[in-house]
Amino acid sequence: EFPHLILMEQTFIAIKPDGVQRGLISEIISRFERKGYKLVAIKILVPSKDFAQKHYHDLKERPFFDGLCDFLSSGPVIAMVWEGEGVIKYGRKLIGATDPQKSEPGTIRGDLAVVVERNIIHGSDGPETAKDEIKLWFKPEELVSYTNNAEKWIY
Ligand code: FUP
Repeated sequence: EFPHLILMEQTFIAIKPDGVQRGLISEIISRFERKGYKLVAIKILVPSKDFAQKHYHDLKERPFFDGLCDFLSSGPVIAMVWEGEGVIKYGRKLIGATDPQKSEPGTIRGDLAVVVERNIIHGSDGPETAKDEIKLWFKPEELVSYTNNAEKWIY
């Protein structure tokens, strides 16, 4: 029977300041939406540098860490939680490789970005980071639980 009873997975997706400045919010959201994933939380905010450092704490030893955190905190970011079967892994597939020079055409970074320092979007890279990042960016009550009853409206 469909839909299968499965535990719904959630991932954290952010449109970084370059994506917002370039007017790519709706383009990016529509790719997740059309795929069939469900938006369960969204907000716009300018993260502080301290917050950016928390978000990217895994990269603190990397030479680009400071510039990366300056950049993430340089303007508005769209923070989102997307839900659906396989959304963590498939979300990364929609996003494409970290370096847009290596991202396949058809992916968000492949189609819309050129350099790694301005790769327009972030997505959690696994179940543990997804959990941690959702917790860092959202309060539990900011996540909405609802049924996307598509069959009822589209035929
Ligand atoms: P990703 O998970 O694809 O965003 O990639 P990483 O977590 O490895 O890197 C996080 C961000 O650091 C990237 F989105 C862009 C930035 N970065 C650089 O600026 N230079 C690099 O060489 C690698 C990553």
